[in-house]
Amino acid sequence: MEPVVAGAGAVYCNLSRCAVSALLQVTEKQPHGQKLFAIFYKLHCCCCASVCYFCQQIKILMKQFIPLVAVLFFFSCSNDPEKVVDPGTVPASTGIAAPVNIQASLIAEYPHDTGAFTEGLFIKDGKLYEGTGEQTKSFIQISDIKTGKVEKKYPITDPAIFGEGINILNGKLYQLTYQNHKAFVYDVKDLSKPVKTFDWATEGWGMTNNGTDLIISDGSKQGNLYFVNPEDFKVKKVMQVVDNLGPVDSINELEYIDGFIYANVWGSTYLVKIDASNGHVVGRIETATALSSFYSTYPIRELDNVLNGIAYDSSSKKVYITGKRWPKLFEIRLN
Ligand SMILES: [Ca+2]
Repeated sequence: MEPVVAGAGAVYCNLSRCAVSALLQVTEKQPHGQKLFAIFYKLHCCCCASVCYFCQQIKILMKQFIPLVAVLFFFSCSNDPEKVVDPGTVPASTGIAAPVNIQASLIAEYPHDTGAFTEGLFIKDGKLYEGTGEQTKSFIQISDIKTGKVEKKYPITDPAIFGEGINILNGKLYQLTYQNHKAFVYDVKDLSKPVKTFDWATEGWGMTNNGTDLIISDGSKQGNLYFVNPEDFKVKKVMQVVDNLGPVDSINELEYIDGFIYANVWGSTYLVKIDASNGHVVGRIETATALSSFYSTYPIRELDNVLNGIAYDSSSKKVYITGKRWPKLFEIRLN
């Protein structure tokens, strides 16, 4: 092969690898996007593995522009481009009133484990229970809320498991998995290994409970919440989360508080307040102002370092939020 042709081929192959790698990162939780780029990834694997200077420069540029690419891609995946418009300015199309805009208030901030790719957040007896994700890295841990000190940590031994939302009900801790189609049950007194495993049909994202049922989100475009019998994991009811524009995509981590389900919407800086009786979104709680200092000093380097995790301490009536790998846990007021 001619040297010029070989060089051009190497540049092309490395450009392909950089672009595909970056796009795989930003589409990690966009199911259809992930499938699409998985095809590109397979093609890219056929390319050579050499690294050139030009490729490295492109990679640096890609990292700088990942947030922009991610935001554009996220909204491009939505069925309803009007979702980016302030809900108060858009005529109702579902017969449901537009959610009330609420600015969260910052009350206090505490250290948080930056090694935690937070997927589930829950408070029991004044301790923070956290379930984390990523294959080969998932774990459950128990921390002191104010110091952030990790007191107990339980790694998931199966490297294929990507942990997701957790919740505690009736002495059992339940843990979802992202795409493994399994849900694990632990005795809350011993989180070292599951006592039971259930099959789960859809992706697993967030989990909370209403005192009787587990409530599970799957991040689907339909905005589905599944009400599940904790004894056998059978689905008793499916409820759509709907606002004035239609079903709400990417409902993620959940917390049930006094008849409402609070959920952060994946990839955004806001949470939605959902009427647990009918799935209607009654409020939209923006954290951008309350956490502006944090967001300005800790920009989201990659899309997956997003807000994810809301927990309620029913004894103190305090609400906490955090995000994936965030160095802070924030106590906020929701109204
Ligand atoms: Ca939660």
